[in-house]
Amino acid sequence: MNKLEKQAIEVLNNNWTDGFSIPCANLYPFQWLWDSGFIAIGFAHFDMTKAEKEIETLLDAQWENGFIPHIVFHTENDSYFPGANFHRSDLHPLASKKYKSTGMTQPPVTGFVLEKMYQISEDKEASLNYITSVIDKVYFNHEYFYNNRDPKNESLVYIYHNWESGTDNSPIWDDIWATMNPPEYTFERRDTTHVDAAQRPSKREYDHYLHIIEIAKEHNYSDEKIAELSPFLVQDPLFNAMLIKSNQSLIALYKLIGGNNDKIKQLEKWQEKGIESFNNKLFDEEIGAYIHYDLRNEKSLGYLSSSSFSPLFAGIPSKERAEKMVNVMLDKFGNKDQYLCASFDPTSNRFNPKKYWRGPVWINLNWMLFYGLKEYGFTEIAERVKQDSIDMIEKNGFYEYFDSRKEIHKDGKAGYGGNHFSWSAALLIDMLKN
Ligand code: 9WN
Repeated sequence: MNKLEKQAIEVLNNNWTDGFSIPCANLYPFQWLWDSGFIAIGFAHFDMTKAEKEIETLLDAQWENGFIPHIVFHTENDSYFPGANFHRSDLHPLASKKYKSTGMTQPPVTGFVLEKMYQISEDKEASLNYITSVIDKVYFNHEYFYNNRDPKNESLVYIYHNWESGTDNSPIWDDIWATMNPPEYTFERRDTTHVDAAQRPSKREYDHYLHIIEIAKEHNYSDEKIAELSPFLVQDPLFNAMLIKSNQSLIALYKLIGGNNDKIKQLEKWQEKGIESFNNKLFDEEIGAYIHYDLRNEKSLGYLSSSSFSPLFAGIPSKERAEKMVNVMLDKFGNKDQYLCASFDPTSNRFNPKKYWRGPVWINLNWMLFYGLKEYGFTEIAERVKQDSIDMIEKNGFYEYFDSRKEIHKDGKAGYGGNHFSWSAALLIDMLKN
């Protein structure tokens, strides 16, 4: 085993607490949804018991309507804002009675995570037994999405908050902030006591984030009311690609389990319509990639980001489109001075290579790109994405995100945000094995 892999295992073991993992100490002291999924993939390579427990704990926090929250507050830790007392999940009548959580979700990774765990497992029978015991919860979660977050019946679901996207302060949201004028709230940020403020969202951005939650809370997190009133209502290509990828995995896993024909049929229906709508509505011919759609203001948000290429991971584009996308990626993001793949278009004036989702490279998006590119036969570029990821971690450590400019990496200070970050470690392990 190489040194980097050993270090990665250490990061994961250190971030494991009683039955789940934190993304990293201090900055993120609870369980986050998509982090848990990526973390389970890492654990699956060396400790399947923890991998399974990670997902089990997450699913244990599912609400009675199938919803899975983006943060599960297992403890009273106050090093994070906004915490459980701000989010008040108890306002929703069907919220978990066992755990406090947020009232928003995150990209639905659980389906494809279960399939990856199965692929990694050396004991397929035990693995399938485990999957059989949890898979219906994931199916129920998908049902929640299609029944509550698809007002136009397109099999494309919306997110109502930037924190649901996982790409929290992407410059894409600037267009939405321009339509809002939230109050100047008084609150105490905690993130900027752990991390340089230059690498985090601004105070004014946080006002917008909190305001959307206040509106949702006023209506007890009712999905109907949120659809009617939230100033943020977006069909996000990354979020929908994850859902489609997870649908595919659920179909494959249900077939392995046997029976479940009604569920397989329903999943196939969502798939067919979802992929069609995705290609018709979210692909921009001129830009040459997928973009976000602002449902509230009924307009496309014409910006390139790493999310624009994530549909490759779910097999959504045709081969021809995929080729077009890869050319755009190499042209705009792939210049030899840049590591692949910046989170936002490096040629845009909104690009900032140090600030969170406004430019830095994130390992989870690279991981999806790696598999997507490989699947479409772009082996060399897939290898480049993998090698770039390894390189950045080797030079700087297991950071949350990295400067995309290669020259900045010379002194080993190009890793930003939290250090000893779980998914950077987990997905590195997975890429090293592939
Ligand atoms: C809000 C935990 C999470 C990730 C997100 C990342 C960041 C939280 C924050 O950290 O978001 O959810 O406080 O900034 O943007 O993708 O899941 O690692």
